[in-house]
Amino acid sequence: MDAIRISDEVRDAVADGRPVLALESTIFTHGLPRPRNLDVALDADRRVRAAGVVPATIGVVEGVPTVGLSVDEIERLSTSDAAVKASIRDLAVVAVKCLSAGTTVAATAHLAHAAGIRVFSTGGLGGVHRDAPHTFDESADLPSLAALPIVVVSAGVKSILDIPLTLERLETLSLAVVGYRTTDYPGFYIADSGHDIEYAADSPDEIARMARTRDALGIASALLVANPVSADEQLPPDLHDEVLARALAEAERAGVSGHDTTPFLLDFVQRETAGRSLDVNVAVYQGNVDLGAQIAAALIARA
Ligand code: PSU
Ligand code: MN
Repeated sequence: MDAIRISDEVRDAVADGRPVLALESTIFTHGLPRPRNLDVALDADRRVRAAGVVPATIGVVEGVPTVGLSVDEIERLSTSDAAVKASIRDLAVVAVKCLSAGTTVAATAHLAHAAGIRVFSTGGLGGVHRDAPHTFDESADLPSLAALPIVVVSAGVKSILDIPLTLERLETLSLAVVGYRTTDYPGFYIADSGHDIEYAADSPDEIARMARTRDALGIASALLVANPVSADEQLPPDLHDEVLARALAEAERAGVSGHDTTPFLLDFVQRETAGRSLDVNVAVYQGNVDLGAQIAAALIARA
């Protein structure tokens, strides 16, 4: 039985050795407000094509895990009130229950790898939550990516998470992280989270060579590329720190916990920055999509 549907366009491109870039769907089912979510998803599809790369947006359509969503399917998912958020553990369950779902970074990477795709762009990774020592709340993105030999481009993790603990877990899980032209680990909304990483990569070609060398070494974990938003597009760091502190205090006061925490904090930041954080979120994602397309092309060019 074919558990995964791969569009003809993506299947042919992979078979022909042409560049393909995977894109996730949680960003438009759960991450961004309507109607901007649909604009951003369709814009990503166009940006990848303009770079000469085949986009493979990944999600679950009425129970069918799909690699290479059509424009019509992206539209349906981005306007569906019924779409759930599926990480790897949910995929078989939502398939049997015929649900539609946005796929997390973990689930998207799993499906992309199964389809033979080697590069994936997203906005921010899941990570270790600030209260993880008490709640054990750590995204399945981290252990899942440790077992998937692909390249994932993100702008780091949002500062609502615990960034130092997340970086420790990346090390424990043998997940390599290289900054794109920087050793400052980005904080999603801000170009520099204040935490450093060891290595920078200078070009898409160098990242492609790292991925090929990883494969040749028989190492099966993802290569994480941390791509900061440009300094002139970031949320002003003072505003960021001030609003984040109030968001965390308000979450504590309101007794918000568990899986409600992230949406609560992101919504607070968005309201209190009068939507500026949303513009930054979109700019971050576009930058990651553009870099991912260049890496996908570089991986093919000298394969
Ligand atoms: N980070 C964000 N916004 C998001 C996500 C991550 O800033 O919407 C999504 C991604 O799809 C990521 C998922 O894979 O949330 C992680 O969710 P969890 O922490 O429940 O594993
Ligand atoms: Mn979680």
